[in-house]
Amino acid sequence: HRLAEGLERAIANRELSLHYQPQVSTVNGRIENLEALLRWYPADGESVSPAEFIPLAERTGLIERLGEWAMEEACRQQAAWRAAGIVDLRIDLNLSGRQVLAADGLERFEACVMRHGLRPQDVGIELTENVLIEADDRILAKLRRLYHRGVRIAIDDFGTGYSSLSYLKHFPVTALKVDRTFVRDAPQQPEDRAIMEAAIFIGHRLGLEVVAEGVETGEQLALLREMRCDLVQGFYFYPPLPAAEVFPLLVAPS
Ligand code: G
Ligand code: G
Ligand code: NA
Ligand code: MN
Repeated sequence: HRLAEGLERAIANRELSLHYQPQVSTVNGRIENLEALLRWYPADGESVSPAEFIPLAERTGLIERLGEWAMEEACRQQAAWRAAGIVDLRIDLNLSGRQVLAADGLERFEACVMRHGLRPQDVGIELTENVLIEADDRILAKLRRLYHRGVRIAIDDFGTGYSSLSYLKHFPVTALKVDRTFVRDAPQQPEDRAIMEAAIFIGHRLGLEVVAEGVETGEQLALLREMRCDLVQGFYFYPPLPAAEVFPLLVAPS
């Protein structure tokens, strides 16, 4: 597979980078969190979307090295920002199923955080519902350990998995990210609005932070504010940006 071979070389050739998309507080407009997102710009071709290469990397097992690279890079960048005086910002990484469920995946994450001199609250992970459902007791115990140490654990694409809500009772989670499809259609579709409202309600009743992703319009933002959603993320505010473009946003009074 050509794409798989290219991806194999991408790490060595420094064709990968991380972009960071701000999550903004609906209360004070402050950037409280950044989601780290992988980008691949092949030296000899057009950029490839993670929506294409992440599933491929999952199938071939390359995801472990790719994930390792992303982890290292995000922690390095977070440490650099802390050294530059930005001390109350979190960075969240997407962890794929294979990374979470691998025997030492979560240990490697924790080790990486420590190696870079970061505090647990400086970083977070985003997992999908489906990954949590597949986690056995051993993996859950490791997630609980991270949770108790203060690592933020968010459920990505909340509301689109195959799970019942009951897992929220015993899984170590600190935040819900309401899936962008509900956000997108909420202004026009009463059903999407109802689901979004219910997700925010249940999140808050469980003491969780609620994030809306894919916010693209002022109308969506107004609804999310009204529903007391905590954080908003989307093109309406900022796209995923290279670190150098994020830095001025972090130091500027907003
Ligand atoms: O950034 P974009 O919307 O193009 O990302 C497409 C998909 O790729 C999203 O589902 C996103 O979660 C996933 N993705 C982006 N970066 C990473 C990463 O570092 N690790 C994993 N596992 N998935 C990622
Ligand atoms: O699956 P996940 O939630 O991790 O996907 C994150 C992806 O969503 C990123 O790759 C990013 O490019 C994309 N994204 C970020 N903001 C918006 C937005 O406002 N609208 C849409 N359609 N996609 C967005
Ligand atoms: Na995500
Ligand atoms: Mn998502």
